[in-house]
Amino acid sequence: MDTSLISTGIKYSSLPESYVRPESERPNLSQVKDCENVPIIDLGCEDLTRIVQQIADACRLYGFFQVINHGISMETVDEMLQVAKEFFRLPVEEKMKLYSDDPAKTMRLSTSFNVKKEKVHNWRDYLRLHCYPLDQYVPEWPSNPPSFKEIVSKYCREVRELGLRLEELIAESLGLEREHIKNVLGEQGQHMAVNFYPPCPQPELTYGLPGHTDPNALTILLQDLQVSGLQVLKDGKWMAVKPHPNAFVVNIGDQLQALSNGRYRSVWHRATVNADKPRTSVASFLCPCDSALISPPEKLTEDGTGAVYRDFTYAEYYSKFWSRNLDQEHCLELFKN
Ligand SMILES: O=C(O)CCC(=O)C(=O)O
Repeated sequence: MDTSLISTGIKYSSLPESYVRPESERPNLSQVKDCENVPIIDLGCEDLTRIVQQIADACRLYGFFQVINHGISMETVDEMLQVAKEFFRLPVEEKMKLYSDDPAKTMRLSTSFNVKKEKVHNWRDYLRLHCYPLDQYVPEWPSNPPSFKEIVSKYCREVRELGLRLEELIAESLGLEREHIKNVLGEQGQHMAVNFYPPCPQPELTYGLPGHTDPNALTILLQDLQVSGLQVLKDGKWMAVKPHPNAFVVNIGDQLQALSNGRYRSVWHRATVNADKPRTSVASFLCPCDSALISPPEKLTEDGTGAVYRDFTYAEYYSKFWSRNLDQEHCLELFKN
């Protein structure tokens, strides 16, 4: 089918066939409970040992957590969400100028996930941006809304700092040198997905994004406070993660699962959609440099288990990830020893 944006402003009365999941793959929304005990970590706490311990527990048991007092101002966050919403309100003809299905592009507006590979589409449009180094990529970003570049650059700078700080804390939580993860991952790239999920006529038949893990190192997700949609897999059950005021959701990605020799889990998560309300989320991904060799440190393999995954470069992993459909088996399974 000829796939194109769904953020057209037109209200659909029924879900187009190409978005309808087979019955066995549907989200079963009535069965999904709220995740009541999502770890919320206060980064403003003065007790560093406590923070590190909380991170260790959250990464091991959940693969994700939320952070508050994270150092990013409310103004920066609000402006980011506002400009994202404003962007998706632009006329569809204007947005289509940025449309592309080619995952290799460093700036593109697209829809679903990987429209050329997937059998069923997802009820999502997204703007995908490379964000580091900023001077290299900002010139190609949208210039409409006019404030987009400035607001998003500021947001990216602050999120990067937070991400690098989290990587230090995660390294410490694994008993490694503070800089270990950052050193292995090299000069990290930073990508952003500005996701927009329009109101969906039949949310129980489809997804905004089906269950997946993130191929990168760490994801920092900003979600719309008013509209929920994020769900995570915990102990085999999908649970809804209600937005927490002034918090970011932090996901461990596949690279940290491999680097931690499987101690920390790259969390399966998905986005469901709503009948009446559009939802916006902004995912920032810290990505190892292409040549980074993902290999667990000796300290994490010397307990006799050896390395769970074979060594690989991030470039190798990333091209494998995008050659597949999103909801196939975990991409890391293909790298198991
Ligand atoms: O919208 C969400 O809550 C999830 C987004 C996400 O998983 C992604 O962009 O990879």
